[in-house]
Amino acid sequence: MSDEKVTTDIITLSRHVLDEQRKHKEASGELTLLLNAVQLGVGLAGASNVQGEEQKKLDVISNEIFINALRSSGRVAVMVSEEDEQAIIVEDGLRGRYCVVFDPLDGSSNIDAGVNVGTIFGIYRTRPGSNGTVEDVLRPGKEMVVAGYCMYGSSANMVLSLGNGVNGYTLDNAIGEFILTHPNIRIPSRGKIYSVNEGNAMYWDEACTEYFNSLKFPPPGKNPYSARYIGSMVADVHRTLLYGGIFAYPADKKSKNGKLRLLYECFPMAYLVEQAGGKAVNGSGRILDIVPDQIHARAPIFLGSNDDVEDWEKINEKFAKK
Ligand code: P6P
Repeated sequence: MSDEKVTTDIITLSRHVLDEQRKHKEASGELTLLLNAVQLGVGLAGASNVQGEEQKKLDVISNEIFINALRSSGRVAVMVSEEDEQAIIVEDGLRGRYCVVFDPLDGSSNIDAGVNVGTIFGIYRTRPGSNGTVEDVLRPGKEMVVAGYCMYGSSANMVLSLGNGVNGYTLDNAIGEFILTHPNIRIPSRGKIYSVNEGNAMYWDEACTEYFNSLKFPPPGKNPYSARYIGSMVADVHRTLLYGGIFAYPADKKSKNGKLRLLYECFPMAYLVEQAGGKAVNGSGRILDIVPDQIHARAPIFLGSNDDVEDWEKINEKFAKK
């Protein structure tokens, strides 16, 4: 008889969320039902990614899958998708009290190269007395109640926070459930990796140039950081969360507000990184304090290990004072 320990107490995402909900006094089970719809959405979207269809079709397919899964849950009032110009207000009869902002297939331009892509999402509760309007999502990211992503690669990995730490789950295709595989993810206080598109270096401001040079040409006795840039935010942030270091998409002469979208790329990733003990700033302050002025607003972002982000802030403040 093999003495290999057989796990007989598998913790599924649904069970883990219910356990988490019980820690919240106002647990109503509504959020659990909504997260079941999110699981369905990402599970189906992930499955649709292997058909190798044209990338633009996969964006559309994933978007429709996610919208239908959320709408049919009956727990959503407002949806904002990277794929839709306007916010979607769910019709009466199916309207719930949560607002979901999402990028259904972030990084999809990389699909044909076999690079990991993913769904990024954040969830707000509608404001007290609101029946669900776009104003319910033009709020700072710190007011989100859930943030997460599902990365599609050799397996489907969901990383999720309900405001009480960060947990990672892996889809077990045999049972169609996400299983808790990375409990209580904590980002190292300092890493050895920087992740930025160096192809934009000629457009960077002086602070960025000085900061990244400080990582590449350190003082004697210190080793340079390694450069890792995949070009798919979910994959770059997932590595940063697990290994530490810094990921950045700065504002530059070409992109005055950076490239990444505040509501459904920067906010969820900043929320997760902070919940894991890291930091996320836009160059003049905390990402999660920003109030979006429109649903597709962009923002510069520097996120990752606390000490690495603080090193960037010190250099940036030096130039800000000039
Ligand atoms: P660049 C993918 O298109 C994306 O939105 C993010 O997933 C990724 O971090 C970024 O753009 C990459 O942009 O300009 O470096 O190719």
